[in-house]
Amino acid sequence: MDFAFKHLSKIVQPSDLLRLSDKELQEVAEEVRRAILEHVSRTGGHLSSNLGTVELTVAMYATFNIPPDKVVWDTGHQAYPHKLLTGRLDRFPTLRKHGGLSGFLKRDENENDVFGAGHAGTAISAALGLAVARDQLGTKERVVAVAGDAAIASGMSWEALNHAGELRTNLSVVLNDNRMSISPNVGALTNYLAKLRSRPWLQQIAHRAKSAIERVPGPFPKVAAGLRHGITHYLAPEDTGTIFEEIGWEYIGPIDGHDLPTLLDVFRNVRTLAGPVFVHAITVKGKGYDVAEADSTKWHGVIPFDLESHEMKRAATLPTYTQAFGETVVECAHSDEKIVAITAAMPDGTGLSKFGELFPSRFYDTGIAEQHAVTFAAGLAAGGIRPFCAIYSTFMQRGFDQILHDVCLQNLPVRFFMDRAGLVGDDGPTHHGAFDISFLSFIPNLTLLAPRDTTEMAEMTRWMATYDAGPTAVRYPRGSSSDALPEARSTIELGKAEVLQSPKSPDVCIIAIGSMVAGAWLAAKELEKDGIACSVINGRFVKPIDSKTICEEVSKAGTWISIEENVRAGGFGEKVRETLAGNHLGHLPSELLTLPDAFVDHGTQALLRSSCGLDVEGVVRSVKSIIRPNIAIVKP
Ligand SMILES: Cc1ncc(C[n+]2csc(CCOP(=O)(O)OP(=O)(O)O)c2C)c(N)n1
Repeated sequence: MDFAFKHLSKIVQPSDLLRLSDKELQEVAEEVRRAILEHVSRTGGHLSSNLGTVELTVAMYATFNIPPDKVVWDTGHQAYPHKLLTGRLDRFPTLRKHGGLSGFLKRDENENDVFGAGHAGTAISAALGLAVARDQLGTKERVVAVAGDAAIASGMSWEALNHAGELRTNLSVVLNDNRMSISPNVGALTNYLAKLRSRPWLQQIAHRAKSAIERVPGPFPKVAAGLRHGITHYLAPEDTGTIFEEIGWEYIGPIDGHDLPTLLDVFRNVRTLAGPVFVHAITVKGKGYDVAEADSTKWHGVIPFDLESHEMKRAATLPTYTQAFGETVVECAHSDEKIVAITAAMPDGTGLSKFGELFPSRFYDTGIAEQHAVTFAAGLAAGGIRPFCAIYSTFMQRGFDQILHDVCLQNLPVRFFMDRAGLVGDDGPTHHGAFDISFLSFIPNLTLLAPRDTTEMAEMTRWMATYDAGPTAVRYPRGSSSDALPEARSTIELGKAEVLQSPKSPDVCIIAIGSMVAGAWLAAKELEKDGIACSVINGRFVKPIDSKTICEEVSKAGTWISIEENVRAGGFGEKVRETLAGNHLGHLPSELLTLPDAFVDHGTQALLRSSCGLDVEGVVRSVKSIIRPNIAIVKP
């Protein structure tokens, strides 16, 4: 494989692009695309979105003066070209590996990552903040936000467009319009953008004007070029004002987001314009890699693959929690036509695609609009429908007030399915579901569950389908479950934990919730080898917590330990401790195994769990340290 990156290897800062000719910049773009393909094929990561932003990034970075000019990328999954043009080529083999480059944007990774990202819809607000900070401090740098057509439809983006349209400070927004979210983009705004796309493109207008001028005899090439610059922003079609113009933005576009010479023209102009400027660039997700262009959803986020054969080597796994949910919601919907399903732009990721195919009239994709999705579900429930609202734990953070104020306060039976709860792995801190137990379990009326494995996931889904007394939420991890747990299982009952084993004279009671139950079980088996008898409880319900079972088992053991994949504050362990204290058992030796009070970095799930002490060894170590405090324990 050819790793000779003639230009890229010398680019440390975007300003290094300023000395290159337009022809050389084209070569840079080719190198950036090749670097993305070669590296991502080895490391895995986001592919198709990044192939779509190559020319846009080269053009912006070759025309703005970065730093001090600033580019804020929305979400950050399409910012690999940005990373490559800001001196990170050498570190690309470490992409998404523990201690290596983040797959998103991080302020402490590089000075040009001016605003961290991972969640969609934040770029325009953040860029406006940076622009207003500049105005307050009296500096002169330019600020640009780049947002995709799905991210720009999110509520926050519109709140920021609205605000900036009034403030009228110098700020540019580049809409990277590839018509795709992860799946095809949805919503009326998408249809509107399609209308704008059907207007004559700036390239065509500029080209026509240029050839008209060139037909006039005389020494005109320079004049023609100058006019073409002007044309790209002054001769935008003016049949009707775009929605962006109506709210105070100068609209420039549509423009081919892969035509580097024209992009260079446009951005050279844009950099000089005052006020809010909106550039509408049309791009192709997966550009330059045929299979990714043809199926950008499949190639959105990839594991390592073979560049020539396109083969992705996926290891065979047990069924995932996502699959268990996806199959069971379909099963429930067959027998209950009041069930509808809601996703916020993640039909595949949440496992709802099949539901969408089978029940298109009962399936709603709101786009990247978690807040709306939650209150929409509340409205559906108020109207007598049974909404199943599936949103990743990390993105559910967006819908907090909607859950509290619109769902729980009114005690509406919305069912929430929070995939990717706990440590997600390579996506890192923006995507870990580390907080949902904390931010949900204190809300009155809400019932919160967590399954021990995929079979229990299905059972909990069925149980939730029949539970109409109030809102319910279930949190479950990325991936599949261990098959180490005993197959025998008790039925799900509101507020009832499951006792997996209860020896006559236990030395310790291990109380685990959700993804941690299997580790607790395996740790108990290890401890038994050392003569330590363990009761093991699968908590099942974070709320209402099974106080009776927990108190009974803990008082038998006299020592207890809790395990969860959530931060300590407000977590399951604290609830166990509170319930024991309320039953005069607060004095017993205990330890709460939780995620740390820190944002956990990226790395494989197994490595991160182990570094947080949430693996079998961690449990064994902790149990030994509380029941035999005098023996020397080697801490990791
Ligand atoms: C708040 C939030 N919800 C959902 C996601 C998951 N997500 C990551 S990228 C993406 C699609 C983004 O599409 P778009 O903004 O058009 O950018 P593109 O990938 O097409 O360039 C989604 C839904 C997210 N990152 N943040």
